[in-house]
Amino acid sequence: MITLHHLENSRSQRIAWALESLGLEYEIKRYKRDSSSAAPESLKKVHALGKAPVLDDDGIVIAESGAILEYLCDRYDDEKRLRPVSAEDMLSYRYWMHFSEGSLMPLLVMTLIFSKVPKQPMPFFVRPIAKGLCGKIQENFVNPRLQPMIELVEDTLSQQTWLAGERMTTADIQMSFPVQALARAVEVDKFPNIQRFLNQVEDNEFYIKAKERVGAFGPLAS
Ligand SMILES: N[C@@H](CCC(=O)N[C@@H](CS)C(=O)NCC(=O)O)C(=O)O
Repeated sequence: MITLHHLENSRSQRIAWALESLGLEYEIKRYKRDSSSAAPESLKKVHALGKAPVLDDDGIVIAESGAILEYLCDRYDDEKRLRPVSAEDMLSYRYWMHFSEGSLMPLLVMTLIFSKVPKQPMPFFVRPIAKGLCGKIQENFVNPRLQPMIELVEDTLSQQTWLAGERMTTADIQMSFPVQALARAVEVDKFPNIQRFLNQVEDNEFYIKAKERVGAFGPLAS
């Protein structure tokens, strides 16, 4: 039996989408975030870091979304429904699979943190300092690194339907979450191909099924 350990509004929605796309049976074990948005301690009983997603396939326990998606493809996708066929697309596929968590997500997590810090309880005279500091780091460190990444995604999608070619793959599933998070941080209507990608994701029949099954979907709001 496959069990998806799912934390509300988290990256684990991607795994539900992949499981639906592969037509696999699975159960969902749900976890709620605490008041600081952290996962509950009970998730540490499933995997040492206590982060979502975690997949349990008949006792094989896997963490890290990218590793889980690769495992699912290796074990259950002989027909290459979610993987590219050509060697060229395979190279892009690998790139986007790693770019998602390795390059894009860290900057988006920083953006989320810098937007939240000034809203935390603190002495009134500290708040403008916290706001100014967070704003400066966002402006001088995060944005100059984030902007070229957004442009790269936009440019790639201006040349092809999906990130690794003309067919949807797990690279698109893996990238869907940061791109949705991006849409909350920047005005994506300035990026028509990113907007189109988001629409394709939302219209995908297996994404819709996963959303119906999982419930609360989408990155954590700031
Ligand atoms: N790179 C990991 C990130 C895992 C991760 O940070 N998950 C978040 C949910 S989106 C989490 O569990 N946060 C709760 C916490 O850190 O306590 C992956 O892709 O699986």
